[in-house]
Amino acid sequence: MLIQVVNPNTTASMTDLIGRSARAAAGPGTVVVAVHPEMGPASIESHYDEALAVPGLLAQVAVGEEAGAAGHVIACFGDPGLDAAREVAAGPVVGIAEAGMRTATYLGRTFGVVTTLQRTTGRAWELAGRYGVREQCRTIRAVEIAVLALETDPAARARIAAECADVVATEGVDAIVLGCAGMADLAAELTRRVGVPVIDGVAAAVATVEGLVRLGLRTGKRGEYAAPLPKRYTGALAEFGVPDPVAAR
Ligand code: 5HY
Repeated sequence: MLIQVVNPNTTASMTDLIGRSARAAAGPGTVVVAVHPEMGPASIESHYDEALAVPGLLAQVAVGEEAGAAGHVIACFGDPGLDAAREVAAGPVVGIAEAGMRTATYLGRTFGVVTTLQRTTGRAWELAGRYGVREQCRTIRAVEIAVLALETDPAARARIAAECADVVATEGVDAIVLGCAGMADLAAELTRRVGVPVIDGVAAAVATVEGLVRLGLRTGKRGEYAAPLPKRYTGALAEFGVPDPVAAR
């Protein structure tokens, strides 16, 4: 099976990091393509960034559909454009926040999230509520390191490890979810250091999509996630117009 992993920001080095984690998680016979859009924000750290990342993400999902992707992963902790992507794609679409949080609930009664900027924690709490795991989520902490500084700041790793250790010590959680795709490469080392499972949402999402595809399960298309309705789009979004199959006959 082919799984497309979309990094909704436009930073190639981050897409490479995400791709390495996704390929390491994929099982035999699964081909992973890790991509990012040509248009959009270099990183996603606000509602503005998230909103403007969605057109590029959806364009990439459409490309993956053309290429025969059996499923897609949205590799950004805000799960941007998840519902719209589920309308566009035939197969399952899973966001790394949803996969990370749900996976944590299989591994214990409580979990904590360690993410980048404080200003993104409101969105993360909102998603915990939407996914029905708010009660199990004991805390969402930010290390105040910008997304792209995760790769360049030599102190980032130690700062994240210290925060994870503190969450375990003070909240007594059974697991930790990493709140950014840019932290994907830290999970194994952090699990060893803090003594509880530290979950990389990219790997969890790949495993989830793979499992759903193997079970022959796809997004329900009768209601909310049916294909987008035929509609004309104008201006910079003209390419997102949905042709009317009846009119085209
Ligand atoms: C992410 N931003 O996973 C989120 C993390 C965050 O560009 N990739 C991004 O801070 O919300």
